Amino acid sequence: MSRLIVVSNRLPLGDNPSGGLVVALEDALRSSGGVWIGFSGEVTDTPATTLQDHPGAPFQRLSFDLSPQDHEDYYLGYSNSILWPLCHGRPDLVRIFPEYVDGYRRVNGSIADMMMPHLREGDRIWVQDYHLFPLAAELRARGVTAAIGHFLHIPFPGPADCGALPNPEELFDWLSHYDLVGFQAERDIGAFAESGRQLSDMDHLSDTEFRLSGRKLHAGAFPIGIDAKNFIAEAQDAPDEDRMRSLTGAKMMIGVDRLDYSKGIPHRFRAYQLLLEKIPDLQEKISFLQIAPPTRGEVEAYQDIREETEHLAGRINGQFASLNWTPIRFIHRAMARPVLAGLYRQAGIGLVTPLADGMNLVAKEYVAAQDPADPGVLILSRFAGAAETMTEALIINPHDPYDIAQAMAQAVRMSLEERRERHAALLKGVVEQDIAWWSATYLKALDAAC
Ligand code: ADQ
Repeated sequence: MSRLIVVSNRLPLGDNPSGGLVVALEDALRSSGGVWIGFSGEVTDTPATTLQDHPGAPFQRLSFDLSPQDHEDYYLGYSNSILWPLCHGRPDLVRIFPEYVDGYRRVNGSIADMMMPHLREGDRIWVQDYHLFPLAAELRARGVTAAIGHFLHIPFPGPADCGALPNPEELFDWLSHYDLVGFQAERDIGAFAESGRQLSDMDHLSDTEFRLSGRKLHAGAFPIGIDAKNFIAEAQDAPDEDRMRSLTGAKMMIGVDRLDYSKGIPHRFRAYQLLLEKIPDLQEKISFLQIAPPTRGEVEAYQDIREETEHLAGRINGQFASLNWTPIRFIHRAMARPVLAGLYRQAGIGLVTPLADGMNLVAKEYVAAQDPADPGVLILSRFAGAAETMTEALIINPHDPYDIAQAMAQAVRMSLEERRERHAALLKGVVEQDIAWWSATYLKALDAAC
């Protein structure tokens, strides 16, 4: 079997990585051998690269530091102030500077330089996410002929958002150097096809084959999953339920997100406020736990979302709280996975209301964590990639507070029988299309594309 080279923005360097994606990529590397390459997380004036063996497994990790300038231009700049907002339908939040464009190209070129001595004949290269679109082009320019695949974890932008890039046609030139581009959902292939048709010389050969800048490119939807078996076990072994119940009091709704403007947190807060106003009987009978650790705090839009959500939570608590009931508890901390699994299991409603989201793994974790005998109800935005497959959730329009509030009321009143039926169907999908299925399916398609 040929070796696998994985390249991702962040390289997990801890001894005990626990995220599903990390486990899946490590498993793939373990069975084929190879190298996992990524940013160390260190921003320093004297950036270095470090090669380490992975203890007990036939693969290595190659990490690189970033200079403060590269971190600013490539990571905070082009990746998170241009690509992230555009891919999430927020061109109003884009900040374009020529330094960002140069920095993005420069860092991708340096990663290609750094990779060259570590590549061997017959390797397969799997590039992860939007930070690294130009990497295949940079590698091809250095003579690499290996199979190269890309997987985009976030939505692919439609023509209007793509058109707001500093050089839209360059994105398609970058993509043309891959053998396979993988997306989370069918809708992303549609957006890719339409944007490519309008903004580049792309020809549509079939549903999954395109010709771009004279090269043939395969595209596919590979909905990412979670490490379902482990998550189910973690939820079953979660800490003492009674203690948790006394912490949560009334019927609990839970939201778990990075504090990001794409996740629709203010929208779900407003819907909850509407619910409490319209159905006062639910006051003191329902509570809302929102866990949202801040990310990318250096970017202005993230400071704004923190202020907005804190303000809203404060206002709702001010309006409704009583001596023995706090309507919203808003926690800005990351939680250990077993604690999170236990909280999901205790929550009668899982609220996943992004305005745009590649997949959304919280939706899958919430389902996996439920007790099948007495499961909770998932409320899911139609704009999460997960909505394409998780059709038994209560699917809502996150821009419409009346729609969300109505789904909350429906979830509170749903019969045990209906909850069980919906949950069984959702759980089947979560278990069948888990994270191991995702990586195996993607790699098989990459082999087939070459
Ligand atoms: P994210 O935008 O980070 O991922 P998501 O898929 O929901 O979104 O994954 C978040 C992960 O972080 C989940 O596993 C969740 O449990 C964890 N998490 C969130 N808050 C936490 C907290 N307070 N404590 C501990 N863990 C927490 C991007 C894309 C998604 C896509 C994923 C994977 O934006 O659309 O699903 O990549 O491809």
